[in-house]
Amino acid sequence: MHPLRASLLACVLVGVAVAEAWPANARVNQDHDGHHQAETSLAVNPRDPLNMVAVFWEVISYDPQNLSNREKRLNWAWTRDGGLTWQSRRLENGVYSSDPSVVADKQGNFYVETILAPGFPDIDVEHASLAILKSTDGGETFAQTAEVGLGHFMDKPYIAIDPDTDAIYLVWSDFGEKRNDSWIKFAVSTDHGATFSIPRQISNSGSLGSFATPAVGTNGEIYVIWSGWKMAERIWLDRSVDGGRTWLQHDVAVIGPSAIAAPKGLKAAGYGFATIVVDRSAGPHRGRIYALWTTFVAGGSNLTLAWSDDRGDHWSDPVQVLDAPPVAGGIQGLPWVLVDALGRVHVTYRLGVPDPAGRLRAEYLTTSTDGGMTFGPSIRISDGFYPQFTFNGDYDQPAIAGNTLVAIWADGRLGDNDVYTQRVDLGDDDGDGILNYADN
Ligand SMILES: [Ca+2]
Ligand SMILES: [Ca+2]
Ligand SMILES: [Ca+2]
Repeated sequence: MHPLRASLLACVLVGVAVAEAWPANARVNQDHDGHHQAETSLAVNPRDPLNMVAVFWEVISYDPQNLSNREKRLNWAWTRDGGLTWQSRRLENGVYSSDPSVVADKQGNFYVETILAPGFPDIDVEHASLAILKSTDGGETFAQTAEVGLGHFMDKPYIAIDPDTDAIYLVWSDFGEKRNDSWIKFAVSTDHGATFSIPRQISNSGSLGSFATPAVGTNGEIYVIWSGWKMAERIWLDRSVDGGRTWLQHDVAVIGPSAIAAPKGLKAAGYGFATIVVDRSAGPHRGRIYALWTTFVAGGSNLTLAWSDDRGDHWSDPVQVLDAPPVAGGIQGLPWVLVDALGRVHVTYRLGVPDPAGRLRAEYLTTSTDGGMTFGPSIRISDGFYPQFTFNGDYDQPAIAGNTLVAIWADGRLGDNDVYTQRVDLGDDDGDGILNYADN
């Protein structure tokens, strides 16, 4: 064969292979420093679904003798083509920043919350805060608009927004003066992030905990879910129906107390980071609240889901999302629950798989078309199984843009942790209740 013809043929074959490859992950962070990135959150511009912002942290240095001493910086990334290509930046203020999450308002502004901990690891608590950063240019630049909870020792903040009113809700854990309690606190902004209400405690002495996340109901109700600790092994729910002015005096136990012995060293005894979403679709389960968390069992873990149809007063029996992990011996974790415009329930999660050289991870997606009672096949959406380094963060928050789910996570395929996304078409062309990505 003529050499030119042979190379043309090769090009055509390569082109076909690339076009049919699925998944094909897009790298989000653009650093080349060998630093580790993880702990991701994603938001979509309601005015332009191709415009998204992702946030995550970057470990800029760590103590090899004490891996928990990680000096971190907030990173953000933006895309204007639906997540096919990204640009990223680091918050360059010289201060430890971590635990970020992001939302977008009706005008297409993005808001990020992040811990700021000056002096880390010897934190200057007087000047520690939760910072609110705002972008009015699609995520290219952010400027700080507010500081919340100033002067307290805090952890695990999370942000949500009411898509009807643009009220911004912030929740977090406050460890108190002696740093041995963990109260859930709340603040609200009704002026597009310029100011926040005075922080108020919403948990009570029987519902200490951490890893709080908020969600907004179909009538503006605010729900906050968190994992209990200190002998209160439960998933707790709190609710406000007046914009955050008043809350339940007795928080609702979504599940618990746990009959499961906590793995050694795990204070949150049995249950991990819980996520929550309200079905805001026009589907048959509109208004249903879904809660999802990791249940730790001897030698492994399960993804556990429950729902409520009465604004959180009563909860279904817990459902084990996976009958079995998609790979034998796989450890399930970092789950997030979303509901799409048709009311279908989607769960993304990490699967950790033992490997002779350590532990590999892959990202998966599974979908329920019957209101969370049963889930379809788990489909791997990372390109493969990859190493993970030191710490993969506590959460990976995907997003839905129209009929597309955009998953996000971190893995070490290039030798250090980087952040990746995958677009998943939520179509179901043959109408059998299994989405195209799983049918194919
Ligand atoms: Ca309460
Ligand atoms: Ca990296
Ligand atoms: Ca199908």
